[in-house]
Amino acid sequence: MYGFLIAIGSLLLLSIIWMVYRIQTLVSVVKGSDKKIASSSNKINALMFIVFLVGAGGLMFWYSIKEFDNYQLPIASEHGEVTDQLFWITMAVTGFIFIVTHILLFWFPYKYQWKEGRKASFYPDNNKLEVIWTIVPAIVLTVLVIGGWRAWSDITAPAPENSHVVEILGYQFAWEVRYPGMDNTLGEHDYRLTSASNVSGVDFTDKNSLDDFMSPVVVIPKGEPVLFKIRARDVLHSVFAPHMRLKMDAVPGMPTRFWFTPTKTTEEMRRETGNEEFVYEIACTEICGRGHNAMRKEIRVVEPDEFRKWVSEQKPYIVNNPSLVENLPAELKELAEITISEHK
Ligand SMILES: [Cu+2]
Repeated sequence: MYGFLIAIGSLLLLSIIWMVYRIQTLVSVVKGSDKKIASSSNKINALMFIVFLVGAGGLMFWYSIKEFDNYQLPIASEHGEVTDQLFWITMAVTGFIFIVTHILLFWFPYKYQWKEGRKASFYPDNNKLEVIWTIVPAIVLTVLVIGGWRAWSDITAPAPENSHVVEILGYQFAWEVRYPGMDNTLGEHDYRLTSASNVSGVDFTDKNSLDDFMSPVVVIPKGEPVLFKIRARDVLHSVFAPHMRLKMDAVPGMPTRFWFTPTKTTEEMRRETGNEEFVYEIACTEICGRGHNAMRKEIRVVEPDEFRKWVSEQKPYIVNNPSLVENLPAELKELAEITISEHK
């Protein structure tokens, strides 16, 4: 409702400004002053360039400095150091160019505003200048792109053999987290198997599924590689863990992945930030519908020993959902029943 009123208000304001301008023009026609080459608004327009440069530029700097801590969340993963370094190098180079070009862009219209008797100089081309402003950016961009490409290929390279696998499934509007259990191999999945009791569409005819377990939080060990296997059930989502400098789209029908090594436990981060309530989190960064903002998941980074203990205490999914294995072939059913009885 407020948005609608603001829109109507802005429209009325614009019409008033337009009317004032029309009246001024008509008055100057009556007075005969419209025959002048440049009116007094020439000076005002020129000055507005400087006002805009200082005003908008000032606001931009004020905001960037005020929110700086939000750009610089403490890093909690190994590759985070590299990506942050790349980010700040790119920021320095592009920021410098941005500032210089914008000062020139706004200063020139002011400095060279129309003046009686001043003639513009004619300067058709300068080959040397063309060569310089083509080659210098080409070299700088090549260095930046190669740096980024190397970091990207490190991140997206196959995960180490000993990685802890975690499946993150996004759907409207939550994340489902599945662990492979003791065998560290996730069971197969098929979206057609999705049901109220099998939210991740796990295929229990695959024996690797029998010890898979679900968890309301993502628990991972510090200092050991972790592989997120990411998928989506309905629309595009995106897994974003800002402290880990981790961001990967969750795409229906196209599994993605991201491996990383956490470097600080949640406890350590609590001490570092002085915030007793600190938790790492995953947020969805793909506007995926009305409940998008509800897609939050906690990540708990713990010491490796604590992680192993936690894994051993988890119950396979089938323990509390025995109906899922009722129709399995005899051999698998027997295995499933053994798994269930072991965890009862
Ligand atoms: Cu989402």
